[in-house]
This record gives sequence, structure tokens and C-alpha cells, in this order.
Amino acid sequence: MAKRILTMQDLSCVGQCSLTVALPLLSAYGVEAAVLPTAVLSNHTMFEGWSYLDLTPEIQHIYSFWQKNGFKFDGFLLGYLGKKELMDLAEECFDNFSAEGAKIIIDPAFGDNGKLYGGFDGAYVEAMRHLIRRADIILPNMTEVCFMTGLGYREKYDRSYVERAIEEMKKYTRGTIIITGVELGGKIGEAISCGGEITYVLSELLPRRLHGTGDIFAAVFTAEYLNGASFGESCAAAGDFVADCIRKTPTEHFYGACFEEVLRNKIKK
Ligand code: PXL
Repeated sequence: MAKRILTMQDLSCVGQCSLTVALPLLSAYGVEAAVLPTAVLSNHTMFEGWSYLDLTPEIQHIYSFWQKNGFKFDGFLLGYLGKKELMDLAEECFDNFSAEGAKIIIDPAFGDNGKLYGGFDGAYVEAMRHLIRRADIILPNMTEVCFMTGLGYREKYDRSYVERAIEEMKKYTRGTIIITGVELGGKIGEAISCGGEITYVLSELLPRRLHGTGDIFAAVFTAEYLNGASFGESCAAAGDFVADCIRKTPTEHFYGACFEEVLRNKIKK
């Protein structure tokens, strides 16, 4: 039977990120996707301005019906939450709605390129650092690792810096640590720390960075992993998918990655 996953993140009406990315991808990979939208935004926060309807007050109400209906999930994928109050609600969700062996996958989704996304602060970072103790897998980028551990952010680094970052992260989670967007030796990919071993999945570094690629990576990774692929295989598949999306995105398209055609071609095969 298909795995049922709950993805908890915002719904940005325009912007090819968070739920508008996770839902089509999870479904196309044969995973049943349920959603817990944390907020509705007019568009993501890389645009000039945005409206923000906070759905935090609705969440207990949603949970009460999930309790009545006896829903359980085989996995949780957390992305952009938006408010630190949602971290306690996420824990309540894990406590009440986990099927046996359910996996908790957390993408901290609060920053990139050495900076926090608009609207986030140190208190949010601290709450996320606390939440990841519950994770089976975390998917931070280097920026998020640096904010959570206090390690100084660098544009250029080597394996020993990445491995120091992993050691620091281990203080906060016993889960598998997968650092995404790691750039080493002219390549890009993931550093995977699992059971005392560190492995790398690296491929061609494309000369372009696009918004929302972390969300695409997390969704494909999660689907592949829940469908039985290993960490390395899931990273490779998700990394290749993201690279194809970047290649398909016209230069003038500035606000997200065009994953749609890549997905369509995958379905046609
Ligand atoms: O892609 C991460 C993301 C998700 N949701 C919203 C965002 C961002 C990144 O800026 O603004 C609303």
C-alpha cells in the first residue's frame, strides 16, 4: 500500500515553493500526501511584499477531527513553518498521529546564502534546533547548520569544515544528518552522516541558484526514501531532479524552479 505522509509547511499561492511543490511531487511518486498548511501567503517572501494569514489558531481544531477520525501517518515532512509556536504543535502531531515506525523528516527551511529568510530571528532558529531532536532525518543547508550551531558561515570550504559542521549538529539530533547544497571540488551535493559514517553524493555544479530548489529536493528525497530507496539513492535521485529543473528554467524566470516539465516527462516514461 502507498505510504501516507503528512507535510507541514506554508501555502504560498504564487512562487513554486513549499506546498505547491511538495504536493504534486509526492503524489507523482506514488505517496499519499496529506497537508497541514501553517499559513497562507500571497507569494513567497523573496518577492517585494506578501500577505500572511497565520493558520496556527486553526491547528488544534484540525487535530481534534484527526483524533476523531483516527488518522495516522507513515511519515512527516516539515518545511517552512513560519512561526516558532508551530514547533510545539509539530511535536503534538508526531505524538498523536504517527503510525508504527513513522519517519520524521525535517527541512529547517529558514535561510540560505548565509542569511535568514525575511521574518525569522534567533528565537526561531533556537526553536528549530530544539525540534530537530525529534527528527529521524534532517535536511539543512550550510546556512541553517551555521545558524543552529554557531559555526561561522563560509562561502568556500573543504571536507573538514563540513565534517566539523556535522559534529556540531550531532549535539542536537540523533537523526541522520543530510547537509544539502554542499559545494566541494567544483561539485554540489549532499553530505550524509549516518551511524558514525559520512558519505557524499556529489554531481555537476550548475552556475545558477534558484529559489525553492530545497523544497523540491526535500519532496523528491522523501518520496524516494519512503518508497524504499537508501539515503544515498534518495539524495542522488532528488539532486538529479533538481538539476534537471534548473536546466529547464528559462533565464528570465527569477522566482522559482520550473519543475513541471521535468515531472511531466517523468510521468510520461
Ligand atoms: O522555499 C522556502 C520557502 C517556503 N515558503 C516561503 C518562503 C520560502 C523561502 O523564502 O518565503 C513562504
